[in-house]
Amino acid sequence: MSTNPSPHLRDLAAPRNFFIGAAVHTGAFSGDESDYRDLLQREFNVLVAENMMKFGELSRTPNTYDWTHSDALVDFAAQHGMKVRGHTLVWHQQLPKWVTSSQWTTHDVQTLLEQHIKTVVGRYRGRIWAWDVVNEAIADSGGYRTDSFWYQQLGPEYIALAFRWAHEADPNAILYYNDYEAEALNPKSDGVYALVRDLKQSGVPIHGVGWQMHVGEGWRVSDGHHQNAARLRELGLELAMTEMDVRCQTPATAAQLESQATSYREAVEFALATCSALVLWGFTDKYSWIPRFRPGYGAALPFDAAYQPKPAYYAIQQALVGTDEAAQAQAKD
Ligand code: 9MR
Repeated sequence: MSTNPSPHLRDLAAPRNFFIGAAVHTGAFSGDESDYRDLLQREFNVLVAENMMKFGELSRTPNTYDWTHSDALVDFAAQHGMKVRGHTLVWHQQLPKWVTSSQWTTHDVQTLLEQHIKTVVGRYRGRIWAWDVVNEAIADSGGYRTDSFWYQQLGPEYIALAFRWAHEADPNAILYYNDYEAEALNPKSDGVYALVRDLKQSGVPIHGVGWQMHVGEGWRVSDGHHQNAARLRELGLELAMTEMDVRCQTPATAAQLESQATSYREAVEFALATCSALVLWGFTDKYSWIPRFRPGYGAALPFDAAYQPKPAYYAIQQALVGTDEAAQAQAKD
């Protein structure tokens, strides 16, 4: 087992009624690396599938579903007393080819989406804490994202329909709209705000907004974050940080890793006051998506590629403890 300093993050989060989580990588989780699974269950009290529950991963051939990985994740979480966030029911990416390459009528697409949502949410009814029902439907300009199969086939109505179908399939699941770079005040977060306000006002069952939090090591909490959180909460919505990572230019210097730790500490402190959860997009640099998608960047997570805790890990730990006890906790290690 790798060095895994106590107290563990989940043990610090639980008494504060807070959820600290990580996205689970399919290959690592289903492989034979015991460190990967051990760290997941020791440190976190909520999990999300990085890819396993996306439409294109679940359904490779028409109208058939392979639940092998998603079932394993949900079972693992139950065994270890962890909640699960479901990610994601409606997205423009990672769709099955059999969906995007066929000719459909509007009615067919509506039926297809309804069946997909009800099949997936229904399978895990009562076992998924919160669903990212719709992911990334707003463009950077604040208008609807139009380069989306769902938008092109159904128009913006698909968003309200998706929430209604998810709610029918599991009335107790907390239903989220989730997006990136809509955390502080900007045209995109204005667009997200307008969308969720209109959904709420029309009686659509939406309960939360996810801030993905894919940020860089200079990231700090700003007034814009406070203002955006306040206006969303005034609508009666909850907030969660759903996909946090803090990328550095690689190779990362010690100073960058300290700056990254500050980003994590500020995010956790902010989330403790305003969010139900903070979920990391992975936990070890070994399996982070960043180097593949952003060449020249990486080192984005609190454990390094050898599962050793980085300054970011201790910063999260300290933020969860609260300042006075934090020093003592670290002194014990
Ligand atoms: O981390 C995911 C990566 O493994 C996939 O290849 C990629 C496909 O686009 O999706 C990544 O996860 C994304 C998430 O589902 C939605 N928000 C942005 C995440 C990072 O791209």
